[in-house]
Amino acid sequence: MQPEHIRAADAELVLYRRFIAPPDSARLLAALDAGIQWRQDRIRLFGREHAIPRLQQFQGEPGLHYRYSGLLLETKPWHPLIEQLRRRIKALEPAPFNCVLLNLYRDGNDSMGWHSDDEPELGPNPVIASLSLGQPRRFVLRHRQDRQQPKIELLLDDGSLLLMRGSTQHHWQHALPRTRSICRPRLNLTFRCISD
Ligand SMILES: O=C(O)CCC(=O)C(=O)O
Ligand SMILES: [Mn+2]
Repeated sequence: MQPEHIRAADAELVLYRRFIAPPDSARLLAALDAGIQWRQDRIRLFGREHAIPRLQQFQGEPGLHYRYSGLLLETKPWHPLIEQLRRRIKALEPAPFNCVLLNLYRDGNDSMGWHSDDEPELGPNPVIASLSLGQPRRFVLRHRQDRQQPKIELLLDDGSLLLMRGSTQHHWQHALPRTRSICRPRLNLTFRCISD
């Protein structure tokens, strides 16, 4: 499997377009869609509470926490299929992934706004492995300090694995824009390394 290195200043982005082959990715998406207790959490942004525009769950080693936008997520146990994925991903990228945030975008109205994954618990240079299943969606990145840098736009296909490493989270924000015409679901799993 040949990775694609995406060239951009201050970023380390590596994309494996076919990390999971289509029949397997469809089975996996169906099993996880049905086998996980999805929740729509509420977050506080600019003083107002909102339901986030997607469903999510946080899994990983017991006792780990992840805090963002006033939300405190506690790990649920690993789903056996996700444990298998974690092992496969670690064979490519030997980082101590100990948790995963799952996001289910039910259709094109579900999205994620601009942010960096730079919470202190992720350490100084977070390594994030982002696996996408189902509906291909646009994933965009913009430079945080130098807005002259061109935006990066990737189509994250069914079965693709994107690695974000090095100083990427310090210098770039990313988002998954809403695309109203889309009606099929997409599941994204971001494997992360959290220190206690
Ligand atoms: O769904 C995606 O591709 C991005 C998810 C993401 O950025 C996150 O979970 O922090
Ligand atoms: Mn993110």
